[in-house]
Amino acid sequence: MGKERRDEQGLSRRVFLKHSLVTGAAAYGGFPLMNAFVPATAEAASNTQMGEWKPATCQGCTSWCAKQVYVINGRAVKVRGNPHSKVNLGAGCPRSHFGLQQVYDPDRIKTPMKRTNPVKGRDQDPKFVPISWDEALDTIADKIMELRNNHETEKYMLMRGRYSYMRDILYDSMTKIIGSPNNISHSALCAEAEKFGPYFTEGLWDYRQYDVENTNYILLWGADPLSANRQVSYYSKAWGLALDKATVAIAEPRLSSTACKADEWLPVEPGQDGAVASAMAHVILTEGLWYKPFVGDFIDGVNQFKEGAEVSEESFKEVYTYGLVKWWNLELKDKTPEWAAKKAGIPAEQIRRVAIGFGKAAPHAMSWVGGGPVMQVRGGYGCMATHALNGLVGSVDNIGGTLAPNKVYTSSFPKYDEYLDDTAQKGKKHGKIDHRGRLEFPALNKGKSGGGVVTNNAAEGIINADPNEIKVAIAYMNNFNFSAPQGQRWDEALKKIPFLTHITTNASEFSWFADIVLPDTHHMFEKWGYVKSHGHGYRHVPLMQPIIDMPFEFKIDETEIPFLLGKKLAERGFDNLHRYHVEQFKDPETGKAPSNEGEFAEYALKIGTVKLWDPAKWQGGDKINGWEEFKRIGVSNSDPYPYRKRWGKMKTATGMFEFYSETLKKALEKHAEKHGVTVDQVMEATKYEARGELAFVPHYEEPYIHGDSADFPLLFVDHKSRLNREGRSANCPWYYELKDLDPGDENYADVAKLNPIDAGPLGLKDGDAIRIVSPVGTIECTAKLWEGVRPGTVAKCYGQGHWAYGHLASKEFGKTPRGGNNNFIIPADYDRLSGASAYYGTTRVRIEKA
Ligand SMILES: Nc1nc2c(c(=O)[nH]1)N[C@H]1C(S)=C(S)[C@@H](COP(=O)(O)OP(=O)(O)OC[C@H]3O[C@@H](n4cnc5c(=O)[nH]c(N)nc54)[C@H](O)[C@@H]3O)O[C@H]1N2
Ligand SMILES: Nc1nc2c(c(=O)[nH]1)N[C@H]1C(S)=C(S)[C@@H](COP(=O)(O)OP(=O)(O)OC[C@H]3O[C@@H](n4cnc5c(=O)[nH]c(N)nc54)[C@H](O)[C@@H]3O)O[C@H]1N2
Ligand code: SF4
Ligand SMILES: [Mo]
Repeated sequence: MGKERRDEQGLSRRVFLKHSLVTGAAAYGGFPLMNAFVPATAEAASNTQMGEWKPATCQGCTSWCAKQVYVINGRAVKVRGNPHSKVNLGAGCPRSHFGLQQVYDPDRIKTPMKRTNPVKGRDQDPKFVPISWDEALDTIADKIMELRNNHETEKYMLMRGRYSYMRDILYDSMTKIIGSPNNISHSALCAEAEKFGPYFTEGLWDYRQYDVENTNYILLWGADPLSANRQVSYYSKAWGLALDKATVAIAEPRLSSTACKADEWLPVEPGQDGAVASAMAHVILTEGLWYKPFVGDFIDGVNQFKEGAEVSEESFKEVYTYGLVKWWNLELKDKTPEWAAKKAGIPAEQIRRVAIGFGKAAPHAMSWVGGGPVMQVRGGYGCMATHALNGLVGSVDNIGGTLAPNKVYTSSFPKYDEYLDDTAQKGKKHGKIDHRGRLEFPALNKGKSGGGVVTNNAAEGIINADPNEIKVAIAYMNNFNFSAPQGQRWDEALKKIPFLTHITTNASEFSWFADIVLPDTHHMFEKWGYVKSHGHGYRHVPLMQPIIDMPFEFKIDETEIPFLLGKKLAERGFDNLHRYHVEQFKDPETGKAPSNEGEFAEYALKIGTVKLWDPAKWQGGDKINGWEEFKRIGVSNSDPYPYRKRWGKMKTATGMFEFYSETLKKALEKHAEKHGVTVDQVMEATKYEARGELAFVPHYEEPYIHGDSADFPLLFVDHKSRLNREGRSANCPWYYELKDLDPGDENYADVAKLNPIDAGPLGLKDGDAIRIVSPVGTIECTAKLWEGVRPGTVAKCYGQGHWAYGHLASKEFGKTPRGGNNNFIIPADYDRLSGASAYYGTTRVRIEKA
């Protein structure tokens, strides 16, 4: 972005970190504060008219809120919600402010660096030395040219973590034009299983929005919208209203922030949500509480749903749903609350009471499924079982129910097919490194065998060079050896990649294995981009813009870096990427081709959003008069939600809400056919129990849990911190100062929360140093006795345990972690039907005194 770089000393990585600390930073609670970076409060500033509120986008979590940042003399000093957003309505969350401590993190990487220690390993100091952008990009381009000249472009790989919708420039088109099939996203580490239930019932492979202001019953499953999940800002603002009107029930093994304020807490045993959901469906049907205008009724009007009794399909006429009676006969008829109570360890009366309350609130009753019951080895059906309750009460697409994203008119980037030469065409046809689509990894994104990613299995692909070795890789905004279950495996994988580039703000665990580290812009203050997210009945498109000045030459991951690499490749005789950029990304206002990376980034963003700001191309949503006005407002909103427009027109095989999923049947049969096996064999290969027709309906599956109960008596419950900006908060002083915002947690500590019933016999007391041991690893942390965890389980926030990233994140940078990383004890396993990594209901552990 055309700024002067001034950090050119030849410093090794460790020395570099030391030198990059702010001079004069004060120490507090053992941690240096960055007050040197915060010159004044915004209030004081605005009184004296010193600064200006500028629009921004927060990606501290996947809420993707529209923000405003108060900027004084090029420096950001305060963050607040952008009042122009109809999704987050000017609201914020505690961690939104951490953006300031991230962007001015003294440990940020300020210059490109290269590794000088050729040996890679966690115990090997990379001995990074600063280099120029030119040298860094020349080196990367040379490595890519080697693959091109040897016609082995499939050995190139692109890994992405968090992203904006500019991603396709780096992630998709650049990878394909070079000639590789291996663009691997983080999505399966994130929430893919959560889309499985909605897709195979209502044809929606996406997150839902929840109409909380118009609902009478909110039933949550392992979602904690006051802390995590999506639209935390909006739900935090609207929750008071919702609580006034609606009953809130939450199935959660621990007392989460949302559970603390709920009417009913169902502390389910991890992995047993499916049992409770099936029992609730059973009660809703036997009590005659289903929503007849949506689901239909018995032809003679007499309810034949009686415990244990088969029902004839002809006796029931459905309206907007499909397969209710099949579901009853195959799964529900015997699934009483008493049966579920034994599985889930909660009272049958509570299950019955919640089911009846939920059913009576139909259709303004929502079943809200988060990661807890779905990011599990058998989570695909857990997701269907919990989500199907929305079909029973007719709340799908309805007032006070669960809604799809609204339509917004963003544009995809120009086509690049004509820039793929023969080498690229051949290269991209190779099998993918994550093994998606193989028998044991159906990864049925939108029903397509191999349509999704199996992110964490790419580590296996790389380690075993299966289907081929990876020689050159670029990764951005990801930290897989920290963020993926059994992340240690990624250390081995990364060691095997001879040339790895990491584009990052901080020297994270992943960067430790890199050959080149490129200093990235912070997404909130320094990048051109846009995202889309939905809530409150709207979808908004907030813009990301460079709004502050920094004295370092950061480059934008998704646009500027691919543009610069395209130029370097062109200088080496391969100009397809550069031609794609200059020929196809012309300024939509002036028709001018981009002449540098900054222009390219802005033109690309204008192309992606042109229908939102160019009145001549407008198709719906806010009316914005030109690019300058869009940049000033910073966000565009969709039209309001069109309720009930999808009833009878869902993107399922039947067009209906499917309780018997013809859509899933088709998908599984196609996958089975591709491998010459039966659907039962697919179930077996994917670790599911269902056989026969049961595979096509929402149903209970016994959880698949690693570790036997004799050696590992406790079930491990992982959860997100209210302060986690995904894996990126741990170098922020406020993270430690405010940690007790997480119920049960302690400031300046990383605690494992144990019920006193379990802690007593182990002789544990508050503050004891402990080890948590699982079948795959051991971490160290601090014991906390707390009644908010279900006896028999131990709950711990994800987020600490960094051994790199910065001087606060780790106890000793490059050596000793601060706290314990949950991922080192969670085994790498999957809901193979979606490709998602399993985190919950996945492992047993034991606790030892350290
Ligand atoms: N145990 C456990 N593990 C989890 C989760 C959990 O709840 N529990 N959550 C999972 C989920 S939902 C997700 S989505 C994944 C996320 O996992 P990843 O996609 O791997 O992302 P992060 O861990 O957030 O790491 C992002 C990295 O990008 C760099 N970085 C930081 N800030 C910026 C920035 O502003 N710009 C750029 N370009 N780079 C930056 C840093 O190197 C940082 O380590 O983690 C998953 N891992
Ligand atoms: N504060 C914060 N918010 C975030 C993020 C963040 O890093 N920090 N990340 C964002 C991202 S990337 C994503 S993908 C979303 C994910 O948002 P969610 O899907 O809502 O979050 P998860 O962390 O996957 O959900 C885990 C929850 O399930 C509970 N749980 C664990 N085991 C079980 C079980 O067996 N049954 C039930 N019922 N519950 C169980 C845990 O205690 C925890 O509350 O969150 C986003 N919001
Ligand atoms: S951290 Fe999440 S909820 Fe908070 S402001 Fe940022 S995007 Fe919104
Ligand atoms: Mo995520």
